[in-house]
Amino acid sequence: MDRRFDAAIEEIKKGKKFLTVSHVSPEGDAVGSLLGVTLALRSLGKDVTAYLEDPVPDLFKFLPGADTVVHNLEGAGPFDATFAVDCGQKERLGKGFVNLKEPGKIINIDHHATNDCFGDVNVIVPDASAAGELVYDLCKAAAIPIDRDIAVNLYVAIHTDTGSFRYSSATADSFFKAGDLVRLGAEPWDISRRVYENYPARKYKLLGMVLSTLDIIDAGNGGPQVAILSVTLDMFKRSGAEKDLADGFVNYARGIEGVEVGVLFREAAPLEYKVSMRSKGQVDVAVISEGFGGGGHRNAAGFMVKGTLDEVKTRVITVIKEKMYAATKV
Ligand SMILES: [Mn+2]
Repeated sequence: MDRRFDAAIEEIKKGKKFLTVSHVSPEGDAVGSLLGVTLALRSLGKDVTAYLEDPVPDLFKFLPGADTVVHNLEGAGPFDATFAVDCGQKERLGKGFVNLKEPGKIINIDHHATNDCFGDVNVIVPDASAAGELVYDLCKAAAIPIDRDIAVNLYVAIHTDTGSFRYSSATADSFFKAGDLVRLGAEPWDISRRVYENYPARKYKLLGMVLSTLDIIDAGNGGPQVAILSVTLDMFKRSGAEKDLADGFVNYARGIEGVEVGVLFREAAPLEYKVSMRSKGQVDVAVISEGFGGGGHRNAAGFMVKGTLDEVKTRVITVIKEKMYAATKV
C-alpha cells in the first residue's frame, strides 16, 4: 500500500476548490503532469484552476485540458489547496503564483533531487523518471480512475522526460506505467507524431544556425570532450523561431562521438544567458548547475547567468572542464 500520498489525499477529500501549477517554460512533463492531476481532480467533481505562467508550447496544445490552462491569477482564490508538480522551487512557479494571496495548503509533488520542499506537504521522489509517474501513483493511491484523457497526459509526461525511454531515469516502473497508460487509451504513434514529427520549418532554420556554432573542447586529460552550441537573439530573429523551438538542441551537442557533456548557451535577453547542460553520465551536471544557482538532474541541468557570451562561456566551461577532468581521468 502506497502511503506517500496520504496527506495529499486528505486535502483532496477535504477541499472543493483547487489550484494546479507547474514551472515556467513548461515542457512535456510540466504540462502533462499538470493536466493529469487537473483532470483527475475534476473527475471527482472538484473545481480546479490550472495555471502556467507561460503559454502551453504549441506541441502540447493537443493535450486534453490544455485549452483550460490560465496564465493569470489576479483575483483568483481563495483555494483550499494547490498542487504544484514537476517544480523544485516556488519561484519557478512564476510571479503570478508567488503573488497569490490564498493558495491554501501547497502540495509539492516532484522528482527533482534539488527540490527545496517549499510545500506544506512534500512528496519528492528523485527516483521517479517524471512528475507524471507520481501523478499516476497519486491516482492509484487515491483510487481515481485514469481515463483516456488523463492517460494521454501522463504518457506524454513520462515519454518526454525519459527522452522517449532512452535515459537512465527510465526504470522498469516507468515502462510498466507507460504500458498501463497505453492500455488505458494513450496511443504511442499518435502522440509521437504530434510531439516529435510536427515541428515548424523555422525550427530547422534555427537549428542550422545553431549547429554552425559547434565548438569541441578537450578537458585536458585525453578523455572525453565538451561540445558547445550557442543560440543568440539575432538567430531567433533571422529564423523567425520562438525561444522554445531551441529546446532539445543541446542534445545534438551531447550526441557527438567522444563528447561527455553538451552545453547550449541561449541568449535570453541582452547580457543574459540560459545555460543547458547534458551529460552522458560520468559527469553530474546538476552539481555544476547548483554552483551557478540552478538545478536539475545528473544528466540534464540548467541555470541562468549574466555577462557577454564570451565571458559566460569562459566561466561555465572552466567549471565543466574541472569537473570533467576529475570525473573522467584515465
Ligand atoms: Mn520532470
